[in-house]
Amino acid sequence: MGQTLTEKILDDHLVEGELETGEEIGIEIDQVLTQDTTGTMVWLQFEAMGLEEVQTEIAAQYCDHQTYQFDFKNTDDHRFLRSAAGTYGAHFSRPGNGICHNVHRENFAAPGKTLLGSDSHTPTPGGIGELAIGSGGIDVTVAMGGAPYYIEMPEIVSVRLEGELPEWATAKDVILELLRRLSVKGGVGKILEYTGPGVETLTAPERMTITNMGTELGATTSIFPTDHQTEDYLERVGRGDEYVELQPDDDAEYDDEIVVDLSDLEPLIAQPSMPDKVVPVSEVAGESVEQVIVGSCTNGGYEDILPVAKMLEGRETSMETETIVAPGSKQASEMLAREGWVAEMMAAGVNFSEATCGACIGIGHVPASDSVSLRTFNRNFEGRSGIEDDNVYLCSPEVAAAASIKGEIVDPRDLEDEVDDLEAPGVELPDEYDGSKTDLISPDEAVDDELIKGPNIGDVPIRDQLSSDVEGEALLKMEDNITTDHIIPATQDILMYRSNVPKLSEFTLSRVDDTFAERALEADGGFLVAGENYGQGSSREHAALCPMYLGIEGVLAQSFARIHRANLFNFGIVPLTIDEDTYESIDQGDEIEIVDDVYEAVTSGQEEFTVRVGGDEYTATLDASERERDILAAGGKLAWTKEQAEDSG
Ligand code: MIC
Ligand code: SF4
Repeated sequence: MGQTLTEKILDDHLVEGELETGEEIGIEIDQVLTQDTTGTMVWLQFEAMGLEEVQTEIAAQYCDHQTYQFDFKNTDDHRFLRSAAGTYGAHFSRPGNGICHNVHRENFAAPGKTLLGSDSHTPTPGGIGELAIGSGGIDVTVAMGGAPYYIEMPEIVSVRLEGELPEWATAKDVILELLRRLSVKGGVGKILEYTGPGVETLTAPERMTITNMGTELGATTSIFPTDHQTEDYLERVGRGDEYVELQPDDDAEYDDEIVVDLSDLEPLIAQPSMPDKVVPVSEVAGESVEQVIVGSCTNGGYEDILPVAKMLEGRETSMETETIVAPGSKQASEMLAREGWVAEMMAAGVNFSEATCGACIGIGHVPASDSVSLRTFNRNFEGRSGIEDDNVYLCSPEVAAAASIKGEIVDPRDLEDEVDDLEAPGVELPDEYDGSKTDLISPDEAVDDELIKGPNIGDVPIRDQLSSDVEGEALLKMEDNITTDHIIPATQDILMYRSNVPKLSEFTLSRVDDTFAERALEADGGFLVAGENYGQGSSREHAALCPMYLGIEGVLAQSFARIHRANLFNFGIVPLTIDEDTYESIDQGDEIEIVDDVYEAVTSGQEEFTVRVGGDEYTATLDASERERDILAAGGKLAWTKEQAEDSG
């Protein structure tokens, strides 16, 4: 039987296991990336494991999420990261140089390679045939130390593209359409492999918008085959020699198939406050818009901003709408500036910002209270913009520019009738991506050879071995689709404590219940209870690390998001799956006891656990590989790795 493209790349990198759905496989990692807000833990754990040198072909440390450096804490973090990159052998991208995914695709991403990154949108270069997966920081640490990365072999789904995008429909609408159909949990346990005749009609950057936002479907990753578009892109970034042709076999078999006819697509928009609340733009037209932001790792490329610049050239943005353009990389800013587009946008009324994640996680450009903000980003979870009662819509750059002109949501096809000479800008790539590289410091040019830790850099907490008796209160009961932004928000006042776990923990789940952290510390043990898709969204391991620090021992949920589930194992918290009836039967404040000897049950491979709540007993499931069980039993991945190092002498 023929192989899918995913299977080919996995096969090439396979060091353990077999490519059978549901089986655990170990794969070799060629490249890793990390960013500033997950990176401090990555390197602190690298140090704590006694590792000495990066072992992957490429390791890159980006400073992109918090680049405004409001006080010394972020600057301390960035200095520490530069020193870690220099000490251990990673490339270092300075603050302001751009978002990790954008800078990575410009400089390092390559077809046929594997990439592991401590950021959930790591799958971005799947658009050029790299098998790229997001994970918690400690998984990146271990991979960077040269060990394989282990995952459960996902199902491989073919997303067959047919036809060609009509005018004003964009790559963003392709992924919004998939979100509309499949929902934010529709991709869990799956790799989406794009196939079909529509593929070749999309440029590499368009493909990367789609693979980037496959994360919002919960997919393990998304990948495109490579072809002349991939080669063309690599040539334009000056790395044409890294092109390899990668296609699935003609007789490859997929676990499922979804067909999207590109010709049927129209401008779409995700309404507040979930990326899958997608409707045609025309359905919400007329809603006034106070803020428009173009940028992020989804739509922050040169070729995403150029259409906006073309639409705004010689026109004015609405007086009632503040329009911000924040490119994804300094290279994109530099190129747009050299070609005069930055000046055109500024003349039209655009507030041109530095290349950073910033507003995407509520750092800067927080919307006014109870107002509509239209963004070209990938996530609009409630409160993520920095204000609780936000109304964030997600759309393409074209729809964003149309709203900026009109001051309200408008289908650009309708705006065409109102605005003289307005035309669909189409997709245009620069002849050459040729920005300066001064902000990227290679390991050879490193300026530090020892770690520099300021007062904001704390120690990595480590948990004791799993105990036999696990019992305590249901400290918090939550609904479906709880995001990591609920567990540990990323807004400025909180984000600066990412390297200071005791302080950061004070904010744990504060968005759901502001008494939680205090109650958890007091209770010294206890459970979290949640509905479906618990922990969706970001890769931030702090969403497991902080609950661990507060003493949480178990999470009972109807289902878990992939990265968060792995993070729970990595920090010694038992993730148990419960059915809907059990979920309904547990109330916040109930005393919960796992009747089994938990240590014994976890290590012996037991799958069903008896959970006593009040006088009633329920069944909860631990579906875990032997490795995951060992990690859990040891108290988490750091403790486990140390144990292993000691055992091997
Ligand atoms: C996000 O988009 O939520 C982030 C901020 O990029 C996170 C990483 C983090 O929390 O640092 C992600 O997506 O993994
Ligand atoms: Fe940055 Fe937003 Fe992309 Fe996360 S989703 S990497 S915060 S731009």
